[in-house]
Amino acid sequence: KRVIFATGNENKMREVREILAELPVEILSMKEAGISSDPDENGETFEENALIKAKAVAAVLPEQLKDSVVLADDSGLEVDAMDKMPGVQSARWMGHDTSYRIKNAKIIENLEGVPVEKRTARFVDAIAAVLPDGRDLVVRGVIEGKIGYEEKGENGFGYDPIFMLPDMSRSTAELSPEEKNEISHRGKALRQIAEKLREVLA
Ligand code: ITT
Repeated sequence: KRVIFATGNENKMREVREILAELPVEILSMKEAGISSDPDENGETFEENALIKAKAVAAVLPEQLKDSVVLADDSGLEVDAMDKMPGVQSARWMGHDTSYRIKNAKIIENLEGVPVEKRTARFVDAIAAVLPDGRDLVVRGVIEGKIGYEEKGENGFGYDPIFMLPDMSRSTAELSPEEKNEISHRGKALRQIAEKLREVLA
């Protein structure tokens, strides 16, 4: 069985390969499948956007890949003190090409004076699957945490350096890849979808 993962984000792709390593399927990135797709992610929820991305790729599968499962990930950071922003806009917030150094500094600045108990935030990940027969499934994984006071750690990507575990001991950029995948939104969502795929592909 073959799975095509509909993302242009190489960091996501790396985590997906790590987390789904045990699943007895071949995983191809869009690049490896020779597909390019960049649909308008105009949904209001992570779930809607994940489905938009998966369906867009399922619609343009070349003949020899028609029996593949297509997966897509829509994820982001909800900061409670910012009214759950950047949320579904996490990639485009402050502009797609703005560096995460700058985006992370902006979030820390926005939270200046906000006490630790009000710095709550979460990473959310919706994973959508479109099966060869056209059926679709969507799951959600969440990790709760708090926004830190400075960037910490070199691992991970995106908002990881400011996303602290609830006890403020470490950021998710200070976790090893294995530690992050064990508790992350993406790890939780992908393990759920893997479970469902085992049933429907059996
Ligand atoms: P695709 O749509 O091609 O998959 P994207 O990067 O545009 O790639 P999203 O629209 O889902 O994907 O944007 C999610 C953003 O949220 C992502 O670019 C990161 O900045 C952030 N994000 C998601 N998961 C994260 C994680 O595990 N650690 C840090 N930041 C994360």
